Amino acid sequence: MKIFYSSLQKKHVIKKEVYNGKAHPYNDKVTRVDSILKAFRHAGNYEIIVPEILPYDAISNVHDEDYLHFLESSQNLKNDEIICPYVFPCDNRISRHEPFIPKRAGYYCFDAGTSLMNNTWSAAVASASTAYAAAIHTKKTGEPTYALCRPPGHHASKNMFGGYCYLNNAAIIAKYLLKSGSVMIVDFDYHHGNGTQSIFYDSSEVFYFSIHAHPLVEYPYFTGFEEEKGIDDGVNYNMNVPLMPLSSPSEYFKALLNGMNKAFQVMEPDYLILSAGFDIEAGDPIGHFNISIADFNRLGREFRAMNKKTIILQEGGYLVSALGGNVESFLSAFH
Ligand code: SP5
Ligand code: ZN
Repeated sequence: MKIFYSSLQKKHVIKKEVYNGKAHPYNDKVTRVDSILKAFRHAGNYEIIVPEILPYDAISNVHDEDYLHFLESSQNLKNDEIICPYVFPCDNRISRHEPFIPKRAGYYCFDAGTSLMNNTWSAAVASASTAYAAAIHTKKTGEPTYALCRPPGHHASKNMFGGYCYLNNAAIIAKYLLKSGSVMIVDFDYHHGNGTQSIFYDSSEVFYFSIHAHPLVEYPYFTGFEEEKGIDDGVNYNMNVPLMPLSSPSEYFKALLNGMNKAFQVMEPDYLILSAGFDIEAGDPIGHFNISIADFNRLGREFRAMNKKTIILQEGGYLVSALGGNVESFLSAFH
């Protein structure tokens, strides 16, 4: 199987995140990448391809120009300098002054747990490039592909970063693939993909399906409820399946397959983009769905059986010791 990865993605290094007023170790660790690559090396039958940098248009089709300029300006930070947003313009989202780094960074962000450093932009572009190269390959050959995206993407909206995400990799390739067919994004990260949902909320072009921990009790708290079904042209093209933390794998599979059956009644897509969050894994430090390594293989087989042109994008997954094995178990169902 062809997998797409660029080492630039490892240059984004954030040490801490704010949670409950305290600094905790950042969950999106660089060693996540090593864990996955090691599992591929061990299995042997994976070919790693370094992507070309994607066309800027592919990014600006999804994200606002001012947001992109802001993210790009983070390259001017000094080594070891980070920007952690902490003031957010909630009621009236306007900035009377240029939202320059650092004090007004909250203009372009929705949580205090995600920071910027000088390599964030190049890593995020490299991450989107891996997704884009995978999409090109699947489009050309019909083969399933995997993009080792880091930083992840599904929390990023057209003009805000958060949840360790800066550029929405799934949305970027969805827009590209739309030129040659219909697209469904299936997001099985433990957290609701608020960014992806918002980008396609008023559109019937891309169906967004997400199964995730219930936002009543888990991040991102404000979106991911069942009643969010889309607006305008997008009505019925958004489907959320929230489950309470500690739901069992059998409840998980039942809810997933039942939900996807309903989704396929609305759209039978040519392309399936998987926002593959492995933070549903047993023992994940921030996810609580207890999906085992064997369950991941079953999950892969279920998606494989849907028989669509499939691009798999890495999203979350934070138990570094298990992540690689879980990713490989999932992918092995595709070849
Ligand atoms: C892509 C992705 O999975 N982003 C997830 C962002 C979640 N950020 C909030 C994490 C809250 C961590 N809570 C720690 C509890 C420690 N007991
Ligand atoms: Zn997640």
